[in-house]
Amino acid sequence: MPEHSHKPHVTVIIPTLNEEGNIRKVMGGVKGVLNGTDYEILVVDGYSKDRTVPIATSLGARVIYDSRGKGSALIRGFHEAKGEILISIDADMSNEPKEMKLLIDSIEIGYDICMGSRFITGGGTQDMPLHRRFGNRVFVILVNAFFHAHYSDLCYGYRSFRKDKIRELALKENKFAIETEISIMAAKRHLKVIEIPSVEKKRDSGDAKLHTFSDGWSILRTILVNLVQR
Ligand SMILES: Nc1nc2c(ncn2[C@@H]2O[C@H](COP(=O)(O)OP(=O)(O)OP(=O)(O)O)[C@@H](O)[C@H]2O)c(=O)[nH]1
Ligand SMILES: [Mg+2]
Repeated sequence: MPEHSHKPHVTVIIPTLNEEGNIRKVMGGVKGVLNGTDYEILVVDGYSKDRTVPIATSLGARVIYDSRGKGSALIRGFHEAKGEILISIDADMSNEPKEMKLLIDSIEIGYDICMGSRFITGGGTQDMPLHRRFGNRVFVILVNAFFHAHYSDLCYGYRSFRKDKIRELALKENKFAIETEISIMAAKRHLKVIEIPSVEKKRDSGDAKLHTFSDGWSILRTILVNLVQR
């Protein structure tokens, strides 16, 4: 990863909470794919109690902290990033680093946001029990109907952004409703959005931080609040 006193072209934002078993592999994958690209890795850590931060630092990541949840970590990342193209990728090995190439290309050819989708041809998931799949589908239908959008997926965090556009969205969701909020705000502001197929794997090691039912409720709340504010 090149040293940066100047501005890199791409910032890879990785939210982390206790991911010591995964972060080395995720960063290795990112570096392998972006070798030759001008980029930085920005880890936004939720005060992990394990060795996530020392490992990330030793591998050359810039580390900042945020205590309020995954959404808040991403929002901080969007504001701290030095690159012009931003990528959000999970720290648990569930996203395939190779897909970053297309995420970057999509912004370079003029899209504002590129969203990985597990539910278009070529996409898939090995990590979605039936109840989550059902919830995600219902939320997709609601968001498309209420906000005149055409999404095929919603609660999935592997995405890329044109920095000035994502910063304009005035995002507020601190937790796992952040992806839903981004999708809704992008539709409201008529941003140029494209979906690309993405295959989600099971997390490699460690525990999930998302709680299907409480986080599901907060996603529904996000949809309804934005509907009222339309
Ligand atoms: N900074 C920060 N990152 C978080 C927080 N909660 C989760 N993350 C990170 O956000 C990403 C997604 O969280 P996961 O727990 O994998 O959620 P999930 O993918 O829905 O759950 P699994 O399917 O079990 O992997 C991971 O990189 C986490 O380390 C948090 O409170 N703060
Ligand atoms: Mg995960």
